[in-house]
Amino acid sequence: MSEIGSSGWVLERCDELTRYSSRGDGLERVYLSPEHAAANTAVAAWMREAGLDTETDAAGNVWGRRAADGTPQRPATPGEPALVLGSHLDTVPDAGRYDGMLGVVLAIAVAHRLRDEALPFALEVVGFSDEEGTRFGKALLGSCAASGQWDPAWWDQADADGVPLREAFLQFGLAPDRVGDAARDPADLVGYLEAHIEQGPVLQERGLPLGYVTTIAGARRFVLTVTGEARHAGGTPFARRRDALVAAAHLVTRIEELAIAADCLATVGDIRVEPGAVNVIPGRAELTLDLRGRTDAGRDALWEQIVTAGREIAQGRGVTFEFAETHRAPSTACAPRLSEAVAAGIVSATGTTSDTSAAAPLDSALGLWSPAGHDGMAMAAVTDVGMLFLRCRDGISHHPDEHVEPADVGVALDAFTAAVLALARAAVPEEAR
Ligand code: HGY
Ligand code: MN
Ligand code: MN
Repeated sequence: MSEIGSSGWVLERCDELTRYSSRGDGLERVYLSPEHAAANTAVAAWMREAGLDTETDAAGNVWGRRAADGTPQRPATPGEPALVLGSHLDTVPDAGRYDGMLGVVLAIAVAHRLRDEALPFALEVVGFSDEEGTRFGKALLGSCAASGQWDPAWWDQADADGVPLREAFLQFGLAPDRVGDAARDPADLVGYLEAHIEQGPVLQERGLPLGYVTTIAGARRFVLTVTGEARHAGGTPFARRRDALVAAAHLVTRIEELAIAADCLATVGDIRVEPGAVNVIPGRAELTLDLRGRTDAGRDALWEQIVTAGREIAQGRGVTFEFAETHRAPSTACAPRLSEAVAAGIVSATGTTSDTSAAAPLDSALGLWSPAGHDGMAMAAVTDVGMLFLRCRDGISHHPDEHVEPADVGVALDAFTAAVLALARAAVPEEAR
């Protein structure tokens, strides 16, 4: 086993987390599952190894914390605000091992590297419990709880087995009526920094190991339902059919056309057909839709076009078109204050300069838009957020072929550590330095 805090240790921990999966043929770990509990236990142990005190909050997020050291001129007091480092521990079905997990483990490694460094703020590491929204539909449940944005309407969202979120809370050993206890007070937070694989091709194309995030795309998710008429596949002439699947297929290709024209991203990730028999014309088709855009306005305008297209197709084919929104998160700008610290970290780690002064010009490192969503979208409601991106091979993510180079993880560890130190310097008043 590699030394704690090294890139080898980080990669070995990501490998170990693949053991906590609900399927034998790949990685899947969803919110409030036995695998979620097992991963929390393993991560909490690593947090303690790195010198952090640990706890699980009222929404199932796992936290590590070390108190502030203050400065000679301003000794720390208990309960000092914290800089939070972290990411998420849940996955999509048949996932890669780095989306989320790399950011949590890398944060633990940085906490270890800084354990003998006096910091003017508390340092916390968090493993958020549900960023993907795989099980219940609403995403960012863990970070929405931590940012005081829990909506009671979510309790009735049910998983594929019909288990409502409220029931899953109870089964996991959490009290639904105490979920509000997970909410952090903005006054207790210095900022939230997340390291994450890019999940896109830009860093690889530019030959760079690291970049910082400028803006995280705002996403909206829906369930679209097309209802026609289940009929005999042999006895029903085409002129008499109200085939829900054919109508849905027309809608799916129209959605792609509209999204390309709008310079947005739209994905139908799942489609379920009823009754689902080879010799029965589909009477019902249920589709998931994920919409993202550089701006919320552009994304929302595309959604209106999709609704119009759905209604036109439905009318033309004698079926009905309905929709329900399951998730919405605003486009989120990272805070320049944190991005400058991340840029300083990148600059110092990649050797272009050894100066880890409090900030570096944002044009000294590559800033990228993130079409992928992240927990920072929720945490931005209570504190400034910043992100460090790591190159991933061919931009592949949400797939077992997700891959990062050990050397890039090494550079990311140096950059993330330097970013925290840059913020620490910036937190100490000039006269006290
Ligand atoms: O869907 C996303 O963008 C993120 O991976 N949850
Ligand atoms: Mn993901
Ligand atoms: Mn992620």
